[in-house]
Amino acid sequence: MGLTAERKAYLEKLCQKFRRDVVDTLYGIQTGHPGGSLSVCEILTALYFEKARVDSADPQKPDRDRVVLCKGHAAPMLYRVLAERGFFPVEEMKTLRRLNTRLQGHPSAEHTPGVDLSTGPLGAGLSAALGMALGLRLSKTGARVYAILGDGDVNEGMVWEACMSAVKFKADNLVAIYDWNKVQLDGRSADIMPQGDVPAKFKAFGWRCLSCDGHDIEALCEAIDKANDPDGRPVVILADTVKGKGVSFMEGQNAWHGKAIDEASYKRAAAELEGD
Ligand SMILES: Cc1ncc(C[n+]2csc(CCOP(=O)(O)OP(=O)(O)O)c2C)c(N)n1
Ligand SMILES: [Mg+2]
Repeated sequence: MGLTAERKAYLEKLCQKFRRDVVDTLYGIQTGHPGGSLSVCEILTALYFEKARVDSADPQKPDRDRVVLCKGHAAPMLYRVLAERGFFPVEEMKTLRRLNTRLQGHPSAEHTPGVDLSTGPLGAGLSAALGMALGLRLSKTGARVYAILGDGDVNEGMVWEACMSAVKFKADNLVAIYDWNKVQLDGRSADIMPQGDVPAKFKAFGWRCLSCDGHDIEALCEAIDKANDPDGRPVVILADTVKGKGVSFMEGQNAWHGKAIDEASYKRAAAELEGD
């Protein structure tokens, strides 16, 4: 079922708050990754607030859906969304990247309630997600696995090995969501490592391929619904996104991949996010 207008407005408002809070947090700690965090905001919100079956009262519930943030550097947004969803206090965001915190610079399944896989090394997440999907299928719980990829993941050979195996094993409970902002750490994907015709490549591997605007929460929810109508094939949702989305001078700029936010930039960013 589609989102009501009220629910859609609520989720959009949440995303606005998440963006503002993540910028605040990253300014406060003078480290972390703004660009990729702002890019993945709606994807994480659509999953944790609408589509993924998770329970903050029982984070390890065996039949829960799994969410794997393969592009682990976007952890600040993951943490902000998990906090809002009740996995830990929002207050704890202040401890991000501090010594002994539960909120490490990259997601740690060992430390953080709600995190299903420790990630950081690009390329590895999809293979692990596939393993989870196959394991969950054996347990017949109907649980689904969502793996969020970045451009840097898709550059890695291991992702394409996972694509091949997922088809062989008919992992139709595996949904990859590609946060396809076409910019990575050092520049545009087209310059760093051209990926060619991405939909054609996934299709050639045997995947079902959907696409949507990755900042349109309703379109994301619809795509996830379609992905959750299994037909024997794994599914990829190509979510068209903008790195740094929501802060005009960060948008599409690889310079804001992992840069500390200076005071002047913080004031501009905060004013923009406040103004919307
Ligand atoms: C295997 C591996 N190589 C290099 C890095 C360093 N690194 C961290 S983030 C990043 C770029 C990621 O770009 P992308 O996946 O497009 O993320 P987004 O644009 O969503 O921030 C790189 C190269 C890494 N984490 N893992
Ligand atoms: Mg990218």
